[in-house]
Amino acid sequence: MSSLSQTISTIAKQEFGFSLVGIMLAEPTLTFNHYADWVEHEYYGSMEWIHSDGRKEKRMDVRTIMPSAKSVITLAYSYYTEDLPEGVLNDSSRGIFARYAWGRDYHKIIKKKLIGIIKRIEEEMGYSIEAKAYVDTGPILERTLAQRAGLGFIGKNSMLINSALGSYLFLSEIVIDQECEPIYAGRMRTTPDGVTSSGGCRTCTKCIDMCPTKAIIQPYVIDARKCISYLTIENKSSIPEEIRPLMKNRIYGCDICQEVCPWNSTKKSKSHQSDFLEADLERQAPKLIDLAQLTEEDFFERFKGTPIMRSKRRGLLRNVAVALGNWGSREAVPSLELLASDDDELIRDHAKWALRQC
Ligand code: B12
Repeated sequence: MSSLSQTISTIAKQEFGFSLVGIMLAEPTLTFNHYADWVEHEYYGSMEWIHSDGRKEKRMDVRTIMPSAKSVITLAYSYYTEDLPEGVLNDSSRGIFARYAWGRDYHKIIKKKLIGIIKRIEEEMGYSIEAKAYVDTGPILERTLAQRAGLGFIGKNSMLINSALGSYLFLSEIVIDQECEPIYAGRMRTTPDGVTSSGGCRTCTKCIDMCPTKAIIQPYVIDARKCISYLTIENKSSIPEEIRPLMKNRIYGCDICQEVCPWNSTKKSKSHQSDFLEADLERQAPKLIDLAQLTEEDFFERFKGTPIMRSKRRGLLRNVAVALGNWGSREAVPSLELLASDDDELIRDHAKWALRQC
Protein backbone atom coordinates (compact mmCIF):
# COMPACT_ATOMS: atom_id res chain seq x y z
CA MET A 1 0.00 0.00 0.00
CA SER A 2 1.39 3.39 -0.88
CA SER A 3 1.90 6.04 1.82
CA LEU A 4 0.08 9.37 1.88
CA SER A 5 3.30 11.03 0.70
CA GLN A 6 3.62 8.74 -2.31
CA THR A 7 -0.03 9.31 -3.18
CA ILE A 8 0.44 13.09 -3.02
CA SER A 9 3.54 12.89 -5.20
CA THR A 10 1.75 10.75 -7.79
CA ILE A 11 -1.29 13.05 -7.85
CA ALA A 12 0.88 16.18 -8.25
CA LYS A 13 2.93 14.68 -11.06
CA GLN A 14 0.41 12.64 -12.98
CA GLU A 15 -2.75 14.69 -12.57
CA PHE A 16 -1.31 18.21 -12.37
CA GLY A 17 1.91 18.04 -14.38
CA PHE A 18 4.48 18.97 -11.71
CA SER A 19 7.98 17.82 -12.55
CA LEU A 20 9.35 17.50 -9.03
CA VAL A 21 7.75 16.91 -5.65
CA GLY A 22 9.41 16.74 -2.24
CA ILE A 23 7.82 16.52 1.19
CA MET A 24 9.33 17.54 4.51
CA LEU A 25 8.24 18.15 8.05
CA ALA A 26 7.41 21.73 9.00
CA GLU A 27 10.57 22.95 10.70
CA PRO A 28 12.51 26.22 11.13
CA THR A 29 13.99 27.54 7.86
CA LEU A 30 17.64 26.62 7.67
CA THR A 31 19.03 29.52 5.64
CA PHE A 32 17.09 32.25 7.40
CA ASN A 33 20.39 33.91 8.41
CA HIS A 34 21.32 34.48 4.73
CA TYR A 35 17.99 36.16 4.15
CA ALA A 36 18.39 38.26 7.32
CA ASP A 37 21.85 39.43 6.13
CA TRP A 38 20.39 40.27 2.73
CA VAL A 39 17.68 42.38 4.34
CA GLU A 40 20.25 44.01 6.63
CA HIS A 41 22.25 45.13 3.56
CA GLU A 42 19.06 46.52 1.96
CA TYR A 43 19.68 44.54 -1.23
CA TYR A 44 15.91 44.45 -1.63
CA GLY A 45 15.80 48.06 -2.93
CA SER A 46 12.21 49.29 -2.86
CA MET A 47 10.70 45.80 -2.24
CA GLU A 48 9.76 46.72 1.32
CA TRP A 49 7.11 43.98 1.27
CA ILE A 50 9.87 41.42 1.56
CA HIS A 51 10.48 42.19 5.24
CA SER A 52 7.87 44.67 6.49
CA ASP A 53 4.81 43.99 8.68
CA GLY A 54 6.20 40.87 10.33
CA ARG A 55 6.99 39.16 7.02
CA LYS A 56 10.63 38.75 8.03
CA GLU A 57 9.75 36.68 11.11
CA LYS A 58 7.25 34.64 9.11
CA ARG A 59 10.06 33.40 6.88
CA MET A 60 11.72 31.78 9.90
CA ASP A 61 9.22 28.96 10.09
CA VAL A 62 6.08 28.07 8.14
CA ARG A 63 4.33 27.40 11.46
CA THR A 64 4.21 31.18 11.98
CA ILE A 65 1.88 31.42 8.97
CA MET A 66 -0.05 28.26 9.83
CA PRO A 67 0.36 27.12 13.46
CA SER A 68 -1.19 23.71 12.74
CA ALA A 69 1.36 22.99 9.96
CA LYS A 70 2.92 19.54 10.14
CA SER A 71 4.33 19.05 6.64
CA VAL A 72 5.35 21.09 3.63
CA ILE A 73 4.94 19.76 0.10
CA THR A 74 7.34 21.58 -2.22
CA LEU A 75 6.77 21.41 -5.94
CA ALA A 76 8.52 22.52 -9.11
CA TYR A 77 6.80 23.10 -12.44
CA SER A 78 9.07 23.23 -15.46
CA TYR A 79 8.47 26.12 -17.85
CA TYR A 80 11.28 25.56 -20.30
CA THR A 81 10.27 26.81 -23.74
CA GLU A 82 12.53 26.65 -26.77
CA ASP A 83 15.40 29.17 -26.58
CA LEU A 84 15.28 32.34 -28.65
CA PRO A 85 17.83 32.26 -31.46
CA GLU A 86 20.96 34.39 -30.83
CA GLY A 87 19.94 36.58 -33.77
CA VAL A 88 16.71 37.55 -32.00
CA LEU A 89 18.31 37.97 -28.57
CA ASN A 90 20.86 40.35 -30.06
CA ASP A 91 18.45 42.22 -32.33
CA SER A 92 18.48 45.70 -30.76
CA SER A 93 15.25 46.66 -32.52
CA ARG A 94 13.39 44.05 -30.45
CA GLY A 95 12.62 44.04 -26.72
CA ILE A 96 13.23 40.77 -24.89
CA PHE A 97 10.72 39.56 -22.30
CA ALA A 98 11.92 37.09 -19.65
CA ARG A 99 10.86 33.56 -20.41
CA TYR A 100 8.51 33.19 -17.45
CA ALA A 101 6.40 36.00 -18.92
CA TRP A 102 5.91 34.45 -22.37
CA GLY A 103 2.27 33.71 -21.77
CA ARG A 104 -0.39 33.50 -19.13
CA ASP A 105 0.38 34.37 -15.52
CA TYR A 106 1.89 31.38 -13.76
CA HIS A 107 0.71 32.57 -10.36
CA LYS A 108 -2.88 31.90 -11.37
CA ILE A 109 -2.21 28.68 -13.26
CA ILE A 110 -0.06 27.06 -10.56
CA LYS A 111 -2.28 28.25 -7.70
CA LYS A 112 -5.25 26.57 -9.37
CA LYS A 113 -3.26 23.34 -9.62
CA LEU A 114 -2.26 23.55 -5.93
CA ILE A 115 -5.88 23.96 -4.90
CA GLY A 116 -6.74 20.99 -7.10
CA ILE A 117 -4.09 18.90 -5.32
CA ILE A 118 -5.48 19.87 -1.89
CA LYS A 119 -8.96 18.76 -3.00
CA ARG A 120 -7.57 15.46 -4.25
CA ILE A 121 -5.70 14.89 -0.97
CA GLU A 122 -8.98 15.44 0.88
CA GLU A 123 -10.72 12.97 -1.41
CA GLU A 124 -8.03 10.38 -0.70
CA MET A 125 -8.20 11.02 3.06
CA GLY A 126 -11.98 11.14 3.19
CA TYR A 127 -12.05 14.29 5.36
CA SER A 128 -11.12 17.96 5.02
CA ILE A 129 -7.71 19.21 6.06
CA GLU A 130 -6.21 22.60 6.81
CA ALA A 131 -3.87 23.64 4.05
CA LYS A 132 -2.31 26.77 2.53
CA ALA A 133 -0.97 27.04 -1.00
CA TYR A 134 1.79 29.41 -2.05
CA VAL A 135 3.39 30.29 -5.33
CA ASP A 136 5.84 33.18 -5.26
CA THR A 137 3.77 35.61 -3.23
CA GLY A 138 3.84 34.13 0.30
CA PRO A 139 6.28 34.96 3.13
CA ILE A 140 8.29 31.84 2.40
CA LEU A 141 11.89 31.28 1.32
CA GLU A 142 10.85 29.03 -1.53
CA ARG A 143 14.30 28.17 -2.89
CA THR A 144 15.52 27.14 0.53
CA LEU A 145 12.53 24.86 1.08
CA ALA A 146 12.91 23.38 -2.39
CA GLN A 147 16.57 22.68 -1.78
CA ARG A 148 15.80 21.14 1.57
CA ALA A 149 13.28 18.77 0.00
CA GLY A 150 15.83 17.71 -2.61
CA LEU A 151 14.35 19.45 -5.66
CA GLY A 152 17.77 20.78 -6.57
CA PHE A 153 20.70 22.85 -5.39
CA ILE A 154 21.07 26.61 -5.14
CA GLY A 155 23.42 27.90 -7.78
CA LYS A 156 25.75 30.88 -7.63
CA ASN A 157 23.07 32.85 -9.50
CA SER A 158 20.83 32.03 -6.51
CA MET A 159 18.51 29.95 -8.71
CA LEU A 160 17.22 26.57 -7.57
CA ILE A 161 18.74 24.28 -10.17
CA ASN A 162 17.79 20.69 -10.77
CA SER A 163 20.64 18.69 -12.26
CA ALA A 164 18.31 17.13 -14.86
CA LEU A 165 15.80 19.91 -15.54
CA GLY A 166 17.90 23.04 -15.06
CA SER A 167 16.48 26.18 -13.43
CA TYR A 168 13.46 27.15 -15.52
CA LEU A 169 11.25 25.92 -12.70
CA PHE A 170 8.39 27.64 -10.89
CA LEU A 171 8.47 26.79 -7.21
CA SER A 172 5.41 26.39 -5.04
CA GLU A 173 4.38 24.88 -1.72
CA ILE A 174 1.43 23.37 0.07
CA VAL A 175 1.58 23.58 3.86
CA ILE A 176 -0.69 20.97 5.48
CA ASP A 177 -1.77 19.95 8.96
CA GLN A 178 -1.06 16.28 8.29
CA GLU A 179 2.15 14.54 9.24
CA CYS A 180 3.58 12.99 6.08
CA GLU A 181 6.54 10.76 5.65
CA PRO A 182 9.30 12.98 4.14
CA ILE A 183 10.14 12.42 0.48
CA TYR A 184 13.58 13.65 -0.56
CA ALA A 185 13.26 14.35 -4.28
CA GLY A 186 16.93 14.34 -5.21
CA ARG A 187 20.27 12.72 -4.77
CA MET A 188 22.41 15.67 -3.69
CA ARG A 189 22.37 15.95 0.11
CA THR A 190 22.51 19.37 1.74
CA THR A 191 24.94 20.25 4.51
CA PRO A 192 23.52 20.73 8.03
CA ASP A 193 22.98 24.49 7.50
CA GLY A 194 20.89 23.74 4.45
CA VAL A 195 23.41 25.03 1.92
CA THR A 196 24.88 22.73 -0.71
CA SER A 197 28.55 23.45 -0.05
CA SER A 198 29.90 23.63 -3.59
CA GLY A 199 26.52 22.85 -5.11
CA GLY A 200 26.60 21.75 -8.68
CA CYS A 201 28.37 24.94 -9.74
CA ARG A 202 31.83 23.83 -8.66
CA THR A 203 34.30 26.31 -10.19
CA CYS A 204 31.91 27.70 -12.80
CA THR A 205 31.31 31.46 -12.52
CA LYS A 206 29.59 32.11 -15.88
CA CYS A 207 26.50 33.74 -14.32
CA ILE A 208 28.65 36.07 -12.23
CA ASP A 209 30.88 36.98 -15.18
CA MET A 210 28.07 37.43 -17.72
CA CYS A 211 25.63 39.45 -15.62
CA PRO A 212 25.78 42.80 -17.44
CA THR A 213 25.12 44.86 -14.32
CA LYS A 214 27.27 42.76 -11.95
CA ALA A 215 24.22 42.13 -9.77
CA ILE A 216 25.62 38.85 -8.40
CA ILE A 217 27.88 40.58 -5.93
CA GLN A 218 29.20 37.31 -4.53
CA PRO A 219 28.23 33.68 -5.16
CA TYR A 220 24.56 33.14 -4.09
CA VAL A 221 23.94 36.80 -3.31
CA ILE A 222 22.01 39.15 -5.62
CA ASP A 223 21.90 42.86 -5.04
CA ALA A 224 18.40 43.33 -6.45
CA ARG A 225 19.03 47.05 -6.92
CA LYS A 226 21.43 46.12 -9.74
CA CYS A 227 19.44 43.18 -11.15
CA ILE A 228 17.72 43.89 -14.50
CA SER A 229 14.79 41.80 -13.33
CA TYR A 230 14.23 44.13 -10.39
CA LEU A 231 14.96 47.31 -12.34
CA THR A 232 12.47 46.49 -15.10
CA ILE A 233 9.64 45.00 -13.00
CA GLU A 234 9.68 45.73 -9.28
CA ASN A 235 11.29 49.17 -9.46
CA LYS A 236 8.51 51.68 -9.98
CA SER A 237 10.68 54.76 -10.43
CA SER A 238 13.61 55.94 -12.51
CA ILE A 239 16.32 53.52 -13.68
CA PRO A 240 19.80 54.79 -12.73
CA GLU A 241 21.39 56.34 -15.84
CA GLU A 242 24.68 54.46 -15.49
CA ILE A 243 22.80 51.14 -15.60
CA ARG A 244 20.56 51.92 -18.61
CA PRO A 245 23.12 51.13 -21.35
CA LEU A 246 23.92 47.79 -19.67
CA MET A 247 20.32 46.63 -19.96
CA LYS A 248 20.52 46.56 -23.77
CA ASN A 249 17.18 45.21 -25.05
CA ARG A 250 15.91 43.44 -21.89
CA ILE A 251 12.57 45.14 -21.29
CA TYR A 252 10.84 42.85 -18.81
CA GLY A 253 12.84 40.70 -16.41
CA CYS A 254 16.09 39.06 -17.36
CA ASP A 255 17.29 35.50 -17.87
CA ILE A 256 20.96 36.08 -18.66
CA CYS A 257 22.20 34.33 -15.51
CA GLN A 258 20.09 31.31 -16.54
CA GLU A 259 20.80 31.46 -20.28
CA VAL A 260 24.55 31.12 -19.64
CA CYS A 261 24.15 28.39 -17.01
CA PRO A 262 25.43 25.03 -18.29
CA TRP A 263 22.66 23.24 -16.35
CA ASN A 264 20.14 24.79 -18.74
CA SER A 265 21.73 23.30 -21.82
CA THR A 266 21.59 19.65 -20.91
CA LYS A 267 19.59 17.45 -23.28
CA LYS A 268 16.99 16.66 -20.64
CA SER A 269 16.47 20.29 -19.62
CA LYS A 270 15.79 21.08 -23.28
CA SER A 271 13.50 18.15 -23.90
CA HIS A 272 10.61 19.79 -22.07
CA GLN A 273 8.16 22.24 -23.63
CA SER A 274 6.04 24.45 -21.37
CA ASP A 275 2.35 23.75 -21.69
CA PHE A 276 1.22 27.32 -21.09
CA LEU A 277 3.93 29.63 -22.39
CA GLU A 278 3.95 30.55 -26.04
CA ALA A 279 6.83 30.22 -28.47
CA ASP A 280 5.55 33.25 -30.36
CA LEU A 281 7.94 36.04 -31.28
CA GLU A 282 5.27 38.68 -30.65
CA ARG A 283 5.11 37.56 -27.00
CA GLN A 284 8.81 36.88 -26.58
CA ALA A 285 10.59 39.65 -28.43
CA PRO A 286 8.31 42.16 -30.13
CA LYS A 287 9.51 45.15 -32.12
CA LEU A 288 10.23 48.07 -29.78
CA ILE A 289 8.63 50.47 -32.23
CA ASP A 290 5.33 48.59 -31.96
CA LEU A 291 5.42 48.58 -28.16
CA ALA A 292 6.10 52.31 -28.05
CA GLN A 293 2.69 52.94 -29.65
CA LEU A 294 0.69 51.20 -26.92
CA THR A 295 -2.05 53.25 -25.28
CA GLU A 296 -3.42 52.26 -21.85
CA GLU A 297 -6.26 50.39 -23.61
CA ASP A 298 -3.89 48.60 -26.01
CA PHE A 299 -1.64 47.63 -23.11
CA PHE A 300 -4.53 46.14 -21.19
CA GLU A 301 -5.89 44.33 -24.23
CA ARG A 302 -2.51 42.86 -25.13
CA PHE A 303 -1.26 41.87 -21.69
CA LYS A 304 -4.31 41.09 -19.54
CA GLY A 305 -3.89 37.76 -17.76
CA THR A 306 -0.10 37.84 -18.21
CA PRO A 307 2.66 38.73 -15.71
CA ILE A 308 3.39 41.92 -17.69
CA MET A 309 0.46 43.63 -15.96
CA ARG A 310 2.72 43.97 -12.89
CA SER A 311 4.86 46.69 -14.46
CA LYS A 312 1.80 48.53 -15.83
CA ARG A 313 2.09 50.50 -19.06
CA ARG A 314 4.27 53.15 -17.42
CA GLY A 315 6.89 50.62 -16.29
CA LEU A 316 6.96 48.78 -19.60
CA LEU A 317 7.18 51.92 -21.73
CA ARG A 318 9.91 53.31 -19.45
CA ASN A 319 11.88 50.12 -20.22
CA VAL A 320 11.02 50.32 -23.92
CA ALA A 321 12.36 53.89 -24.00
CA VAL A 322 15.65 52.71 -22.48
CA ALA A 323 15.92 49.87 -25.01
CA LEU A 324 15.16 52.24 -27.91
CA GLY A 325 17.98 54.46 -26.63
CA ASN A 326 20.29 51.46 -26.46
CA TRP A 327 19.36 50.60 -30.06
CA GLY A 328 20.58 54.10 -30.85
CA SER A 329 19.23 54.07 -34.39
CA ARG A 330 17.67 57.01 -36.26
CA GLU A 331 14.74 54.65 -36.83
CA ALA A 332 13.98 54.83 -33.10
CA VAL A 333 13.61 58.63 -33.10
CA PRO A 334 9.90 58.96 -34.10
CA SER A 335 8.88 56.44 -31.40
CA LEU A 336 11.01 58.20 -28.82
CA GLU A 337 9.55 61.57 -29.77
CA LEU A 338 6.13 60.09 -29.17
CA LEU A 339 7.20 58.78 -25.75
CA ALA A 340 8.90 62.10 -24.93
CA SER A 341 5.48 63.74 -25.08
CA ASP A 342 3.65 61.03 -23.09
CA ASP A 343 1.37 62.09 -20.24
CA ASP A 344 3.55 60.17 -17.80
CA GLU A 345 6.63 61.99 -16.54
CA LEU A 346 8.56 58.77 -15.92
CA ILE A 347 8.18 57.72 -19.56
CA ARG A 348 8.97 61.24 -20.82
CA ASP A 349 12.20 61.44 -18.80
CA HIS A 350 13.51 58.10 -20.01
CA ALA A 351 12.56 58.91 -23.61
CA LYS A 352 14.46 62.22 -23.44
CA TRP A 353 17.54 60.38 -22.18
CA ALA A 354 17.11 57.83 -24.98
CA LEU A 355 16.81 60.55 -27.67
CA ARG A 356 20.24 61.76 -26.60
CA GLN A 357 21.63 58.28 -27.42
CA CYS A 358 20.33 58.28 -31.02
C1 B12 B 1 12.29 38.91 -4.27
C2 B12 B 1 12.39 37.98 -5.43
C3 B12 B 1 13.14 38.39 -6.51
C4 B12 B 1 14.05 39.61 -6.48
C5 B12 B 1 15.35 39.25 -5.69
C6 B12 B 1 15.99 37.94 -6.19
C7 B12 B 1 16.97 37.28 -5.25
N1 B12 B 1 17.86 36.50 -5.83
O1 B12 B 1 16.89 37.45 -4.05
C8 B12 B 1 14.23 39.91 -7.99
C9 B12 B 1 13.17 40.91 -8.43
C10 B12 B 1 15.61 40.47 -8.38
C11 B12 B 1 13.93 38.54 -8.58
C12 B12 B 1 14.38 38.15 -9.82
C13 B12 B 1 14.11 36.91 -10.37
N2 B12 B 1 13.26 35.99 -9.93
CO1 B12 B 1 12.45 36.09 -8.21
N3 B12 B 1 11.67 35.95 -6.43
C14 B12 B 1 11.74 36.72 -5.41
C15 B12 B 1 10.99 36.10 -4.23
C16 B12 B 1 9.61 36.74 -4.12
C17 B12 B 1 11.73 36.20 -2.88
C18 B12 B 1 13.22 35.82 -2.97
C19 B12 B 1 13.95 36.19 -1.71
O2 B12 B 1 13.45 35.99 -0.63
N4 B12 B 1 15.17 36.75 -1.86
C20 B12 B 1 16.04 37.02 -0.77
C21 B12 B 1 17.19 36.02 -0.86
C22 B12 B 1 18.17 36.28 0.29
O3 B12 B 1 16.61 34.76 -0.70
P1 B12 B 1 16.71 33.57 -1.78
O4 B12 B 1 16.84 34.14 -3.14
O5 B12 B 1 15.61 32.64 -1.52
O6 B12 B 1 18.10 32.98 -1.40
C23 B12 B 1 18.30 31.95 -0.41
C24 B12 B 1 19.34 30.98 -0.89
O7 B12 B 1 20.18 31.59 -1.83
C25 B12 B 1 20.06 30.60 0.39
N5 B12 B 1 21.42 30.18 0.16
C26 B12 B 1 21.62 28.95 -0.23
N6 B12 B 1 22.92 28.73 -0.30
C27 B12 B 1 23.58 29.84 0.06
C28 B12 B 1 24.95 30.08 0.19
C29 B12 B 1 25.39 31.32 0.57
C30 B12 B 1 26.83 31.57 0.73
C31 B12 B 1 24.42 32.34 0.82
C32 B12 B 1 24.87 33.70 1.20
C33 B12 B 1 23.02 32.05 0.68
C34 B12 B 1 22.62 30.78 0.32
O8 B12 B 1 19.85 31.60 1.34
C35 B12 B 1 18.92 32.55 0.85
C36 B12 B 1 17.91 32.92 1.93
O9 B12 B 1 17.61 31.98 2.85
C37 B12 B 1 10.91 34.58 -4.69
C38 B12 B 1 9.69 33.82 -4.20
C39 B12 B 1 9.88 33.41 -2.76
N7 B12 B 1 8.91 33.68 -1.93
O10 B12 B 1 10.90 32.83 -2.39
C40 B12 B 1 10.95 34.70 -6.24
C41 B12 B 1 11.72 33.62 -6.99
C42 B12 B 1 13.02 33.39 -6.28
N8 B12 B 1 12.02 34.26 -8.33
C43 B12 B 1 11.97 33.48 -9.28
C44 B12 B 1 12.31 33.85 -10.61
C45 B12 B 1 11.87 32.91 -11.73
C46 B12 B 1 13.02 35.03 -10.86
C47 B12 B 1 13.67 35.46 -12.19
C48 B12 B 1 14.29 34.34 -13.01
C49 B12 B 1 12.62 36.24 -13.02
C50 B12 B 1 13.18 36.84 -14.31
N9 B12 B 1 13.40 36.08 -15.34
O11 B12 B 1 13.39 38.03 -14.39
C51 B12 B 1 14.75 36.45 -11.66
C52 B12 B 1 16.08 35.74 -11.33
C53 B12 B 1 17.11 36.65 -10.72
C54 B12 B 1 18.01 35.89 -9.73
N10 B12 B 1 19.16 35.43 -10.20
O12 B12 B 1 17.61 35.73 -8.57
C55 B12 B 1 11.64 32.05 -8.87
C56 B12 B 1 12.94 31.23 -8.87
C57 B12 B 1 12.77 29.79 -9.27
C58 B12 B 1 14.08 29.04 -9.15
N11 B12 B 1 14.25 28.02 -9.96
O13 B12 B 1 14.95 29.38 -8.35
C59 B12 B 1 11.00 32.29 -7.43
C60 B12 B 1 11.26 31.16 -6.44
C61 B12 B 1 9.49 32.47 -7.66
C62 B12 B 1 8.78 31.14 -7.93
N12 B12 B 1 7.82 30.80 -7.10
O14 B12 B 1 9.07 30.40 -8.83
N13 B12 B 1 13.20 37.76 -7.73
